[in-house]
Amino acid sequence: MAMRTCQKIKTTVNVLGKFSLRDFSGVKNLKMSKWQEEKDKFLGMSLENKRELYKSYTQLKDIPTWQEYAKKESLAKKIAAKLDFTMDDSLNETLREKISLFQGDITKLEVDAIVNAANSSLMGGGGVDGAIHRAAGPLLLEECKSLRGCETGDAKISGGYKLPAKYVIHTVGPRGEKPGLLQNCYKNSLKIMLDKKLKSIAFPCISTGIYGYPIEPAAHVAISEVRKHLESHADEVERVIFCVFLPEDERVYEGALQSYFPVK
Ligand code: AR6
Repeated sequence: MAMRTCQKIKTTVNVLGKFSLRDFSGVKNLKMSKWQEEKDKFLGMSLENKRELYKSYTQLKDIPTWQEYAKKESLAKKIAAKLDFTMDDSLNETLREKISLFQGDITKLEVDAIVNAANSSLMGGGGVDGAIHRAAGPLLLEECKSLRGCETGDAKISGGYKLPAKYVIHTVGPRGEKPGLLQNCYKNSLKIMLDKKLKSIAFPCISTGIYGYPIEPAAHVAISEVRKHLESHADEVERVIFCVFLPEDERVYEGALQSYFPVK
């Protein structure tokens, strides 16, 4: 019996001896998902190399700040703010340089993070979610599978893959007008931005498409949450961009921004 055990140990040692340590690290690497390797590769790329992947993009320096934008002659009529906090007016001058209103495709923005108006499965969908997945490529979906969904109002981060943005923050807006949940989307996305030390972020108008939240009350929630965040964290933020897709949404944001980030 003892002889047999001895023989077994010998055989095992012989078999193991045929592998070097490198072979075992290889096994470990095989277990690493493709998206994990690729995510690191994309994040480690120089800007010059990464730009080869996406043909058209808008750099942060080319997006006017709200201060610059508001000089436009044909600014839409001001919409009064709905405040549930007291604004510190001494910060107005600083804060209107920290935000932007941009009309266009969020997938083109070369910023640290863009926010995705996702659904709770995080498996992709239509609207801005579909556009982000198409532009990032299929590995985004692979990483999203590992995130195990997202509750309404919560937010989770992934890599940006082939997008000009380094990261995507996925948040799930409410269906219909539910201000508390929409507030959480902005709050939790901004918290991730802060935790990850990201400097620039672009938000679409969460919930205002397929999920049917009316644009004006949604703009109030979005803008007031950003104002609140910036009042405490202005130094950690370079820019928060409100990315609107439709020209009529741009008019609404113009009107509301004049109250939360007064320029005149
Ligand atoms: N860039 C910027 N904004 C965009 C873009 C784009 N490329 N495309 C659309 N928008 P929606 P939701 C705007 O419907 O209402 C998806 O199927 C659009 O004009 O994308 O939160 C998800 O998987 C609108 O202002 O998101 C969910 O199932 C805003 O993005 C569901 O839709 C949000 O519209 C989420 O619905």
